[in-house]
Order: sequence, then structure tokens, then C-alpha cells
Amino acid sequence: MYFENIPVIPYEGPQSKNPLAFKFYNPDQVIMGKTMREHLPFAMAWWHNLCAGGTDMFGRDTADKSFGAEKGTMEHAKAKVDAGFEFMQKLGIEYFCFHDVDIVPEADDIKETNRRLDEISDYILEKMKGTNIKCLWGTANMFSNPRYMNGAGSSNSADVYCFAAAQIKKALEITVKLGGKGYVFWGGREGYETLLNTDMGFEQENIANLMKMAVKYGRSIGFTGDFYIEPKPKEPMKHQYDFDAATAIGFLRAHGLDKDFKMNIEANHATLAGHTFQHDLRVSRINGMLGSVDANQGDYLLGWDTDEFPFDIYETTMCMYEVLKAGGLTGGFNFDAKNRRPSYTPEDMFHAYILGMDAFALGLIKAAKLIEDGRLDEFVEKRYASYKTGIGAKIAAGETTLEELSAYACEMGAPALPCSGRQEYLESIVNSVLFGL
Ligand SMILES: [Mn+2]
Repeated sequence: MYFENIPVIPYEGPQSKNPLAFKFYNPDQVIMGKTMREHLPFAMAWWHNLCAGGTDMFGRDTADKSFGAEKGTMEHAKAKVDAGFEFMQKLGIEYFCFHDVDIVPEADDIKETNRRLDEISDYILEKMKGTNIKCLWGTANMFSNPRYMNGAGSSNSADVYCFAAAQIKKALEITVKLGGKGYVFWGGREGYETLLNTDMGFEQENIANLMKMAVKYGRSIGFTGDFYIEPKPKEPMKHQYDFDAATAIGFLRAHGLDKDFKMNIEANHATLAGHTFQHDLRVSRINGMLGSVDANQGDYLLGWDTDEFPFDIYETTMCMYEVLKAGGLTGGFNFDAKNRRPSYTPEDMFHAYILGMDAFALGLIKAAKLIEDGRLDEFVEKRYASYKTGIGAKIAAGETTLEELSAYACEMGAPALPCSGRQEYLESIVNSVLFGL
């Protein structure tokens, strides 16, 4: 027991003042025909929850994540498994996500790292027995080690590229072994600092080839899930090739990878790209590529990736609105989020997940209400009514020519103004649904 003072977290309802209870996440509650548990496949992020202790640019760890073992040892790796499973079971979380180097200490020799990965994945498999806990997705960390200073697939060094391929191969094997539903490519350092030393076209071809090899190998070892790109515009690199969902989808289509890949959309990455979270979810959804979500939030006053636990109910509501409209995720909601550095106790780890899970549960409840209310959908439908009949219907069917439209316009004279957008009215509907009685 690593969290002996923490009970199994119960659902107590919105009136509860118990800090260790859910106020909105009621796993068995049915919303639009599915339980909250089914709508919200939550995942624990191994790295933030079990590894990161609060180190920042200006100071060392504040939180003790040793779990009673010496860091950098396999004993510590196993203690993290034990602590992680206790944590997930107490919260009723059914999935976890990992990078290779989150679950074992990296050795100098990759053959030894791979042996450690075999050992720890045996241990994790054993822990999974008799629980509902499964792997949501795995990935390889191809950004922390100095060898990846110029990226992995985008590295100028062919030897580094090969090393990345070896890490991907092993991470895929471990993901398949643990029954993972997905495999993620987060660009990490796949980008550049200056075009003065960069062959951008060559680097992008190399990244695509690495992804193609990963797909080919993954399918050959029985991986049937989705590969994901997790777009991010910048940080650590100044320019990253998978800037946002639209850029990543274009890249996948250009290289014939769109059948095997979907998007893993992170809230804080979308806002760093100058979009709302909902924007990148919508871009993914309308392209049939909404796969998974990294559930966190940024800070609008800060220009970097703060990975905060989700708190903003407008954001979680509009996220769940997109997810419901998409018919759900093939992946899940991974809390790629960390406690603030001064929140350093084990209790804070639970408070953070309770906050995040409740924020998404409330978002789900409110998004379902917005859809059931119907006024937003009805408004959007009416706003495009001119495409339902006459020349509009011909345009929508793709059955017109520029000459025909020109003749129509000349005959018509100046068009009337489009109908009012009624943004303020629509925003007041959202507030009524969120906060009305
Ligand atoms: Mn982030």
C-alpha cells in the first residue's frame, strides 16, 4: 500500500464536501444511452503521475515519487507499477498510457533497456490480471535523451534515426503485449530551430517513412489499433512539423498514412497553436480522425505547455460536445496533466484526478444537455437554409459551374445580407444550459 490514507473514491454527488469523493463522475449513470464509464475511458499518464516530481527550469523536485525505492532501479520501476495500480483502482481508472522510459530506467545499452522492458511488462501483465485495467496507448520517448536534440525521424543523423526505429519497434511490441488500443507519435523534437541548417522536405519524408515502417511492423505483430499523431506547434522546438490537427492530417494524407492514423488531441497543444481545444477536435472530427484526447488545460496568461488538470467546464463541455457528435472516441481521455509544483503530497495526486474526472463528467452531462436542448443544432441548420433549395441545393450537390453562378448573380443583383449570427444569443443558451436551474 502506497496510499494507505486514501480510500476507494466514492461518488457522493454535487452536494458533497468530501475532498476524496467524486461530485459528478458517477460511472454507472447513463447519459444518452451509455454509462459515464463507457463515455469516458479515463487513463492515467505514467510519466506525470508516477515519474515527475515537480522539477522545473528553476528548481528540483518537490514531490517524492520514490515510492520507497531507489530511483533508477528496477525495484523502483516495480514500485511505480504497484503504486500506479493502487492509484488507478482507488479512482476506478481503467486505462494507463506510457512511454518506454517511464516504465524502466534507460540503460546505456539498448539491449539491456529492452530486457528491462520485457521484465517490467511481464510484471504489469501480472498486475492487470483480475483487474479491469488495460493499456490505452504506448509510445517511445524520442526527445529526452541528448541524442534526440534534432528530433528522431527528423534527425540529421541516420544512426540516431536507426536508434529511434529500435525504440519504436520495442515500444510497439510492449504496447501489443499489454493489449494497448493505440500507439502515439508525439512530435517531440520533430521540427527545427532554423532553416539555415535544415532540409525541411527531406526531414518530413524521413518522418513519414519511419511512420510507414512502424505501421508495417505493428500490423505484422498483430497490432490492430490506431496509430495517433499528437499535434503540437512548438516547444521544445521553435517550429514543429505536426503544428495542429489540420497540418498533421494533411501530412498523413500526403504520405498515404491516413487509414492507419488518427489524431490524439491535447487541449494545451491546441491552445498553443492559437486554436481552441474545440477547434482541433472539430477539425479531427470532420475528417473522421478524432481518435483520442490528452485531457488537460493550459493557462491563457502563459505561453507554454503547462499541462494543468482540466478545470474549465466550458472547455470540457465543448470537448464532450464534439466527442458525442463524433459518436465517441476510439481511444480515451488520458490525463497528460501534472499537479502544480506546490501541490506535492500524495493526496494532491488524488485531488487532481478527482478534479479532472469530475470536470469531464460535468462536461459530458452539460454537452448531452446542449444536444438534447437542440437550439444550437437548430440554429446552425437554419443558418445554412439557403443551401437547401434552388441554386443553393445545386451548389451543395456540386452540380453548378462558375458560368451558371455568374449568370444567376447578374440576374439577381446585390444579395441581401446573410442572416444574423446571433452569437450572443447562442452564448446565453450555453450559459442557461450550464448554470440554469
Ligand atoms: Mn502538454
